[in-house]
Amino acid sequence: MCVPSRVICEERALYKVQWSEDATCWAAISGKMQHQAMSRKDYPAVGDWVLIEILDDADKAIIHQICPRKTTIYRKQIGESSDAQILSTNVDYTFIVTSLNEDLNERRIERYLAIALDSDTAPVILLTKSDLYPEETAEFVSDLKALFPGIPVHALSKDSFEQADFFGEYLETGKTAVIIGSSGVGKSTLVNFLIGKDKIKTQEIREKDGRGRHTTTSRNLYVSRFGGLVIDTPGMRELALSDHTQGLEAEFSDVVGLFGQCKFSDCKHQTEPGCAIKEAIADGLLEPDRWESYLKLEAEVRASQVKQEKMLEVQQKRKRKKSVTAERVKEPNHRSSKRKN
Ligand SMILES: Nc1nc2c(ncn2[C@@H]2O[C@H](COP(=O)(O)OP(=O)(O)OP(=O)(O)O)[C@@H](O)[C@H]2O)c(=O)[nH]1
Ligand SMILES: [Mg+2]
Ligand SMILES: [Zn+2]
Repeated sequence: MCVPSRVICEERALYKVQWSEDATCWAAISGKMQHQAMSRKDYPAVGDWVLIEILDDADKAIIHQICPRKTTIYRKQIGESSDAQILSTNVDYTFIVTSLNEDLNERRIERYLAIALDSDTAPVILLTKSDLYPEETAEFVSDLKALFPGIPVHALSKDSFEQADFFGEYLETGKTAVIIGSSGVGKSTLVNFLIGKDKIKTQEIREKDGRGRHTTTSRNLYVSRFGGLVIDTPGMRELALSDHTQGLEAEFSDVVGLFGQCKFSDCKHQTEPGCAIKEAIADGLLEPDRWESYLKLEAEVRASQVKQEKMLEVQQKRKRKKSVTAERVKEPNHRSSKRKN
């Protein structure tokens, strides 16, 4: 008999599942699922609801089915495979964590936003380590709020987590949040506070570059003190953007909305007369910085698309080469057999 459970941890091909308050065990997918899997999305991910068969006095389980996902938060992996990496599923909020030291970078936040918006989860920007810049924190927060209108921004510090009273709003029972961000920004430190115990290992950051050392290595789902669930993730190294154009358009809907209003449909928004972008900037309706941000992110998206297309081309060339070589290998045998006859 199958019981519903949730995937709370993923380690290589094993999944930790939980089906009641204190019942957890490791599970593998069934042979049938393994056989039918075509891509990454056919395998379980942290946050998934799965149907399991419990074996051996609840020591082991077999996953028979993944229930339909409400949301899937993923990241394209360029260079390795075209398969997206699933960060987690069935998530309501994406907490984008950035620390108030060298990590703070608008471009990086924009990329994380693109990921959150692409997956239809609500992004929340968390500025950690505010104790390092007590004087400037309020300004950072208001700058980011102006830069990303409509997206909540909160500053916090590990010495005063208790003051961060906004978490109850997001983490009410029934809600799930995933925490993403670079390594060493304090994701696990925050999760330890949210779950009310020092359960997860955190690490001192390297002196030189202010970055952590990838202390967290797997994704894990925990129950927060507010009733909702939170998923801790390993720090991200680089962010591939390739398939996040949709998120880009959602994030810059004000900019994209102006495009249709240019006099010429093929306006390059440079020196053309009647350019809605130039006019909006001149009228103070569009911040020049925001336009610059759009251009930069758009260029990155385009560059990674070109890169992917090139890779595909190379792969196809290789395939063609292989089949030509295969033909050639066949030919001599063919001839020799002809000669014999
Ligand atoms: N000053 C200061 N340091 C903090 C704060 N929060 C976390 N740290 C420190 O930052 C370092 C890294 O914290 P972690 O929680 O391990 O970072 P992480 O984001 O989980 O890192 P990965 O697991 O590698 O992705 C630790 O030494 C923490 O003590 C804070 O609010 N202020
Ligand atoms: Mg961590
Ligand atoms: Zn224009």
